[in-house]
Amino acid sequence: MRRRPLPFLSAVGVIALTAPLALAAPSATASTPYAGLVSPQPQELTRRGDGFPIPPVVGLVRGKDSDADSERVVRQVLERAGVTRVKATDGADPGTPTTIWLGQANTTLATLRVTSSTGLPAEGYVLAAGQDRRGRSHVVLDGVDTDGTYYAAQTLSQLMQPRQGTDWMPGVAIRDWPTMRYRGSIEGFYGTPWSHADRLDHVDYLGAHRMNTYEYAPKDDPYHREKWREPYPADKLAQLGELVSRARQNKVDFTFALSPGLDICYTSESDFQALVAKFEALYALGGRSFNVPLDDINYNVWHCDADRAKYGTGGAAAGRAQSELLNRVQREWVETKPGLAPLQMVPTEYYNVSETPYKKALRELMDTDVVVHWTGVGVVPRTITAAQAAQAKAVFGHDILIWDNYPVNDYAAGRLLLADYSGREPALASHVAGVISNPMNQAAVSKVALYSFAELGWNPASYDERASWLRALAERAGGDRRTVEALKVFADLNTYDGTLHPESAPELQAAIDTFWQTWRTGDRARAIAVLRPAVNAVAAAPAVIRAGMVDPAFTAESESWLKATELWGRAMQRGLSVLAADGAAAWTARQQMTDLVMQAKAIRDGRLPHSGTYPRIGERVVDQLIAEIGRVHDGWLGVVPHRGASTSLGTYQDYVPARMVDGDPNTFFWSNGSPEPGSEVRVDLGETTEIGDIAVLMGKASSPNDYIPSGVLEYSVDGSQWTELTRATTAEVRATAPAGTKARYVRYRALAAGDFWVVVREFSVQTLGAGRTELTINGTPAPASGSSYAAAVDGNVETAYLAGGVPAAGDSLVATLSAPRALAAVTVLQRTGAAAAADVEVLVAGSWRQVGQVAGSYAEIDSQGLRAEAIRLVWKGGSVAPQVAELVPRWASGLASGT
Ligand code: 14T
Repeated sequence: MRRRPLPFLSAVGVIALTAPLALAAPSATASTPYAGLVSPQPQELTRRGDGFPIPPVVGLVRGKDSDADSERVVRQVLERAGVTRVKATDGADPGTPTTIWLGQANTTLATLRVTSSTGLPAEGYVLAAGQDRRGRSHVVLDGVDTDGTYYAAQTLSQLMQPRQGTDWMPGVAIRDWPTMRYRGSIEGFYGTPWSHADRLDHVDYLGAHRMNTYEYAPKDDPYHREKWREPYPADKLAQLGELVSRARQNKVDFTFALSPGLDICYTSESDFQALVAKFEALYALGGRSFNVPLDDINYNVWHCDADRAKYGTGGAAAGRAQSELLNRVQREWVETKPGLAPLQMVPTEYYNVSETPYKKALRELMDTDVVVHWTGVGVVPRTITAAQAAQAKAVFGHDILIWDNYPVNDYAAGRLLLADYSGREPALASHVAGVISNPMNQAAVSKVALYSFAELGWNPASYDERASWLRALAERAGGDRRTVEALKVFADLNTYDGTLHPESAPELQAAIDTFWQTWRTGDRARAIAVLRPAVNAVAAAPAVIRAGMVDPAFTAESESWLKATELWGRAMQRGLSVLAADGAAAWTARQQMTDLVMQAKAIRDGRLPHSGTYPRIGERVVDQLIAEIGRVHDGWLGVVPHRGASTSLGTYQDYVPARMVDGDPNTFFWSNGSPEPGSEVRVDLGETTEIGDIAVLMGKASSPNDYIPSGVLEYSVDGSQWTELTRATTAEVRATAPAGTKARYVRYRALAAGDFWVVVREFSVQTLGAGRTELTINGTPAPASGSSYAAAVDGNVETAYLAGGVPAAGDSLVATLSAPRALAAVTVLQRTGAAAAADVEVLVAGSWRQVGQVAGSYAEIDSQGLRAEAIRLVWKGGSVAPQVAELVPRWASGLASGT
């Protein structure tokens, strides 16, 4: 069997093949040869001969259920195929032996031995392409309705084969229809709403992928929610009008949603009238589908006394008030207007299937015509099963439309979500009216996921999440191989959402795992050689993507993430250089690595809620690789890090793990998700030492449930062999290690999953025994403002003492030991470009002895095991204000002074 050629994307956004379909294996099952060619995959498709070329002049017959929109699409297809003249005919014209039948054409279908669309579900169509006995070529686009004919035209657009000379129409017979009634999106996120241009482009995308629904519900359009009573200003209204028309041209039902829940008075006549007036304004623009979302409100709070008096309190009261509102909208407005789609609502309890008084009220009181949105079990559920969908239908007692919170990223500041659309059981189609996507703040980037929503909604039985994702990437890349590969690399780094995709950068992580395994065997060169291509691919991907994407909006919206990818990629490259080098070269590479990370973390995207933080790229994979490289290098240098904290959980905003060990119980670490078994928070003491009292203080007054509900406290010398100290189920965990316990690491590890995020105010570990030799530092020049002497001895090579000025000859930086100790060597690390020359001296029994000199950014000086009381750099003067990253003593024995 010959291989199918790669699909590629033409300028107008439809897939075609680089070679004719005759190459496809005729023996394969009906749809197989077309997987990736026509999307969403048709329900039934058979090959009918080789097909025929498209000549410059083509006849067009307009039949029943054809309209201007399908004709527009067909004319675009023909123009792209090189047709110079489209002649309107009755199909009998001998001058136009190639005819497109737009709409019903039963005689021609009979000639081609294809059954007509009669009896297909709404939006269904038959597409037949073949030749009759006289050698005349026909393409019949027979929709069961105008939507169906339009979709037939979209499918035609994907089937047409660009070819040198003359484009080629493959012979096919397709019978196709959607499995789900609603397919598309709901712009329902918080943060910067899409622009008008985003929306126009979006409804074009929906139409081209046979999706029929766009719901307008941006949380931060004030006229949608906060100021729902106020009419749209004229300019906004004009844009909505344009959008309604554009949606219609794409056979997309523009659904206007109005969210009055923040302050509506359900018993108020004027509030009801305000709501209807707003709907009326959209109706006047051509809007024919409406939604009243009542999500993300507190239904225990009334906004007028009359409501409390009429309804009482609790979920049943809220359910009744909402039902009565929806019923009035249904009976007094929807039912009086011709041609309206079923009214929709989003319940306040949209995220579960539990039987409650609220749902009972909706089930029993709300007009059965109202369609209810539901997000699955959870706001962003990892999976949605058919069984859950059936339960939702039963418990709400209405038709269910899944509002699927993927790829929405409003809850994940700094993250783009480019993974596959996974975890949705295709069989749920039997229980719901549809699945629509709540997309990202980035409209064009959301198309990767939207592509798969189209496929799941149209033909769930043939949905394959991985294959669909690959086709989505291929479409975005215009089929260009290199761009697709770069996109895969980029998407891997933008995978983690904490729910559907709990793993961050799974591909890169696998490469890094292999790398460390190889590293530990001692074959460092081979380890580096194995990881380098993956790291180079990260650094190179953004340029390839910028050059290769068909949609400039994709690159524009993801530019902050592309820039970040480049910087993190280069940082990893420098990291591998650290590991491949030693001494001065390693220190140079280390500084470059750190600098690139700082640049990456300084990036800010313009859109809310992403503007407050830096774009996350391979979160907890890329940064952990870099941190681990730093630890390896620290080990080589002899740097003993000070106490640090880390976690396997994600971090919410800037509530970083370091806040667990800052000695301040008013600051805290906050995870951005709930713990799984094995999730942990950890303290690294920097070196192995004797430990005593331990306290893990979780939860806080305003989030009392934010703790690991069941966990085990453990310690370790090497970070891999752990010893249990105690188990607990409380928010505050305390223990005392048995006398003589030595450890470098202490962790609290979850034994069970929790329902809440995790707050750790403080994770304290008492250290006992002689302890480490501390260096206290002083001297001249004084540090520049914002800098400190201590930064030169803080166990962190990334912070530095920045001299406040150029030193005069004889100025010196003096580090005094907490107790005298035999000193084998001292390494002086200065920042490249800010390194000054100095003599290195050691204070022994009250007198200074020169042990060496520093001339550049890196110097390793043998101090001959002298019993040092202090170390100093005596500056030689010069022209640069030195920046000392670290003075690293290497003690003559591993034991602390005095022993
Ligand atoms: F109405 C719902 F179906 C829904 O999902 N509502 C919001 C939605 O606007 C938002 O984009 C989405 C993802 O963040 O989640 C819902 O908003 C929430 C849900 C929460 F559980 C906002 C905060 C929450 F804590």
